[in-house]
Amino acid sequence: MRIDVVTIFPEYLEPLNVSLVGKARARGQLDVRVHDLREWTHDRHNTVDDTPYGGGPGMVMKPEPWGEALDAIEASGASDTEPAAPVLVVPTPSGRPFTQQLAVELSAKPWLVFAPARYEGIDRRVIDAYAERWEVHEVSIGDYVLAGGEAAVLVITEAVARLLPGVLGNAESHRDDSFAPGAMANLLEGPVYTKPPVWRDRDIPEVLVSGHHGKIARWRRDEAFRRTCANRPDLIERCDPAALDKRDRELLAELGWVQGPDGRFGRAAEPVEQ
Ligand code: 6GU
Repeated sequence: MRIDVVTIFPEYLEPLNVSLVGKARARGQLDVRVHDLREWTHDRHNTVDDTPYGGGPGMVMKPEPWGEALDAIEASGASDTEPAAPVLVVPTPSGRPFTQQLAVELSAKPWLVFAPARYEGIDRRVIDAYAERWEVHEVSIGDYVLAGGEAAVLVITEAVARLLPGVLGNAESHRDDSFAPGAMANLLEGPVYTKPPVWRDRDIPEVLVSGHHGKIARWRRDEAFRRTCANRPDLIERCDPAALDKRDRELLAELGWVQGPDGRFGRAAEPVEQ
């Protein structure tokens, strides 16, 4: 996979040289190219922003440098071995939520271009113009506001890179990820343990050393449900009851959940004090 990032803070992307993403690059599994947006400015001050039409606080990123940068990147890919158009990812708090599902989708693309903005955002015409020719995703990494999209580029790149074939040592490692499609869809991963067997008078759940794979799998699934109920009840409400087995439903009942007329789970109503 090729990833291009256009930013006014190229040094912000240094962490892409480290750890999993850094190793994937060194192995040639990931080709990351970071570009300074100011290379596509032509004035003495390398201006990338201007005041917003209609007034208001803050500054807006000018369209011309972005247009030149994205055109240059597109032209650099003109070869038999690379696809004609990349997928453009625009990190913005007003985008669609970034999810594991979108990470899986993006991991299947041969070429991503990230356009992280600073200030109040990029002139809208840039996104509209490229959306006519490229696949474009405006993506938010959560319900809070960052000073710029670069940290989101790090987040999205790491989530995508670890899904690329051969990047994680064990291809099954992401089968049990929280949010992984399949048996763990909409479930958070439960707790994990390693040696020593006793640490500060605390031992580990006995089932994990029972050697009984069926019991271990069931225990892990129970723990995943407990954690999901505690930390993300919204995921339980959203889950498809058809994806649950008998024991799952019993456990949810023990944890105070009831099935509505549509089969969906909801918290049992608290008795109203009179
Ligand atoms: Cl992608 N960018 C910025 N600036 N703030 C955010 C965000 C992105 N996602 C959540 N907050």
